[in-house]
Amino acid sequence: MATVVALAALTVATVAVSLVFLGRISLVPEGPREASTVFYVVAYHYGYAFYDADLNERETIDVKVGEPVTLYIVPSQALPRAVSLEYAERTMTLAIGGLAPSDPGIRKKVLEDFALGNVEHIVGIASHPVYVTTSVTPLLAGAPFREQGPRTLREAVEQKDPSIKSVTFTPKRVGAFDVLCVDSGMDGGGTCGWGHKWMVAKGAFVVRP
Ligand SMILES: [Cu+2]
Repeated sequence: MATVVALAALTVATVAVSLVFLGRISLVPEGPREASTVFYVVAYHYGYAFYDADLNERETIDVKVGEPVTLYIVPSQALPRAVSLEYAERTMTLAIGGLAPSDPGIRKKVLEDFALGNVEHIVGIASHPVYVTTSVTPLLAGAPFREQGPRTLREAVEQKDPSIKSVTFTPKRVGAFDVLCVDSGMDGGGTCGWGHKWMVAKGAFVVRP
């Protein structure tokens, strides 16, 4: 019996040593939490703007496979009217909801959604455990825009605005994955209203080897 126990202990010890040797486990206490790649995602009607850790705008969220990523989701409605509208104007360059690019109907529909309080998004990434619900409604307190909050994205980030939510995860597969607004109501309308189903950034989450 004692032999069996000793043998088991020896096996455990051997496995542990090999894991240390292989670098799978670390005996050094983890210093500052393992650094993750940071990106900011501004979700607007109906799209996303991506920024790196220094708040430089990027076409895509570019990360490395097996390395942790932290995304901070900032709803554009957390920013003042002018900034919020500026983001929404980007949608004017798209063909959306049967309307051609720069059709003024697009702007009208966006403003309608603001007025109706269809201001939340649920940001997801295809094939990844990302499902972040924005929560800007309480900060808007019934208004379509927020004027007393941070004036810029940088200010919002620096002040850790309560509208900002984060998610940390480790991508395991190389590829380009869609960033999308996940939730859809019974009628397919979703939380952000009219343009919800077009709120997709195709292949914008890029995982590199
Ligand atoms: Cu949305």
